[in-house]
Amino acid sequence: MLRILHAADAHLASPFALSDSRRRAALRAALRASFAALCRAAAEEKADIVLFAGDVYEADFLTADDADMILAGFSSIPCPVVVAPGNHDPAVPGSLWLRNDLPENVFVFREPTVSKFSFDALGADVYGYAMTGGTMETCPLDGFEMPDDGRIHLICAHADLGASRSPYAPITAEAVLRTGAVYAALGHIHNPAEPSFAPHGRQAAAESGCLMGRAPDEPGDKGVLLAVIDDGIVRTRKKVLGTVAFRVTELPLDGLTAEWQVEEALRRLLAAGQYTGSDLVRVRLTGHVPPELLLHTEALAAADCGCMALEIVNETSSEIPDELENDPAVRGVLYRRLADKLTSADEAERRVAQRALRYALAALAGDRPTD
Ligand SMILES: [Mn+2]
Repeated sequence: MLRILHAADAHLASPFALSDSRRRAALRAALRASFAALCRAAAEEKADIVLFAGDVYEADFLTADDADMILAGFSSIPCPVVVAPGNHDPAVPGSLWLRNDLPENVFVFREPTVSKFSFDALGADVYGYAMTGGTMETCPLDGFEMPDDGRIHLICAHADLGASRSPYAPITAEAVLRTGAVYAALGHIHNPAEPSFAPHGRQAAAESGCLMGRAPDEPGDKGVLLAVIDDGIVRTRKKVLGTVAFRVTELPLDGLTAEWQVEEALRRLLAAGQYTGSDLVRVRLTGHVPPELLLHTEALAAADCGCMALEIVNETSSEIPDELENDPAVRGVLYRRLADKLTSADEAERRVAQRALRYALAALAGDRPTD
């Protein structure tokens, strides 16, 4: 039996530039805590080997302190750690990966061609390559075949799984499985689909996803994969290690006509979500609403949600009342000025125009047209 802890895309040293300074500090601390949890998980899960498939850190922002933390974390792991540098932490001169003081249990691919590390105590060989720049047009594993040598063949690599064209080492799951590897630990895709298994579960190729979500476009529970190879069969399971999580939920407002109703619906949604202090929640307001329904998203976001942060995004659209078309007053002029865009084939343009009209109508009605 071989137990593999498969991680990727920690993106340590991320600047979280879009957040305010307090949130930024909290998210940086959460990411470091997630990495510490990963290092502990190797022992907790009795892993025989850790395969880290790239983007361990973001080279543009890595400080000496971050580098020390990464090396101390890896050296605390009681088994070998194999690293395949990715597009954010490429093996280039001056990078952490080319230093000559790496811990003894850390094995880093340094070449952009396929090579291997052998672990005789495990009967296993790990094949992989390094990204040596921000892009890699073809994947070195495409067409590679494992030798017939009786070893357990593993892959650790940063690659864009499932892509036919991509600047990040594109390769299909079929091509990965054709190499003959029993398990391919891949990195790069932050929100992956399920692992791809060959028939009878004798081979699998998987992206682990990112260690911790860093923005609403990386929603849900994040962490690592645990792959167990037993009697020639591969099984994987996810282990959640992200110490904070982005949650994105939708609140359809169809049928609601007043902002207090929206507040009530929001309160019910948040209560049902059972969020905790480690959740960063984004609520998307959707559906058709009357044009005079004003949504003060910042005020709505002050709702008590029990979460770390709450953000409200207004994605509603409005039916425009027919009578505006012939209204001789300013309201009608406004409508006619926006008419082309209100009926545009481009949904984004339509939505902006609807919102512009809604603000303008609200302003004319003497209301505060913020959103
Ligand atoms: Mn990447």
